[in-house]
Amino acid sequence: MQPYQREFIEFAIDQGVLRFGEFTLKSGRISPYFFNAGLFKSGAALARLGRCYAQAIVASGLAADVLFGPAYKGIPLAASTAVALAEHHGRDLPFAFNRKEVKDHGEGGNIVGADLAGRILIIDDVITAGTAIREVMGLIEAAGAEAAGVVIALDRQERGNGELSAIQEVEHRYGIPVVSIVTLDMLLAYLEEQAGDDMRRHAAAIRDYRSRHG
Ligand code: OMP
Repeated sequence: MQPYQREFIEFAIDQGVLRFGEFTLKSGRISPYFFNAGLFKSGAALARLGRCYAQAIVASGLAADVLFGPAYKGIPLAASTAVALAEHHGRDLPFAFNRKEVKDHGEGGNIVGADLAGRILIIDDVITAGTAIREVMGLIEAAGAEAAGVVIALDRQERGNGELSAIQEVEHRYGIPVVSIVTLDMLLAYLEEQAGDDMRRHAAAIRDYRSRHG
């Protein structure tokens, strides 16, 4: 685990973005933890989050022409990543996002910002079953562009619809890499090295969940 990855876990817990308890996921699974990227909700938090995404992109060596943030939650993520790449890594990439509603006046279309052309790097929060990513791939294909990869904050490392993890399914189906700032393995390692009983209990609950859905 790199220092930025450990810091990211601490930061997410501190901001209440990463919570422990009982949560019903989009897939219907009951999870002992939930990562809610919508709770990075101040200027400083978004700036720091953008730096973590930018570091994950640079560490992955992924090349891309445009950053894309899927509506709604991906929009601030991609915007803050674009800012961090430009300010901290000298990479000023075009940035785009989609609207969920179709607009029939003004600039029209459902893509805002840069044209979707070339290799598109999708910036999103979490992939659990992969439903959200399938929709985005449709948009990129419709624009005649090509996906370069997906960058997410947390890889929950759980099964998709079959035996593969949802992330492996995305990688196989579309032939693109999925990069995460941190993985569930890193989160478990972090929780297990903490002193408090609470953290150990959370880790045990996550291990149990993982034995069923991992
Ligand atoms: P899939 O579309 O099934 O891959 O689930 C991804 C979506 O689930 C995310 O975009 C979130 O809306 C939501 N989610 C989280 O945000 N955090 C989690 O820890 C788990 C989920 C989830 O519902 O699976």
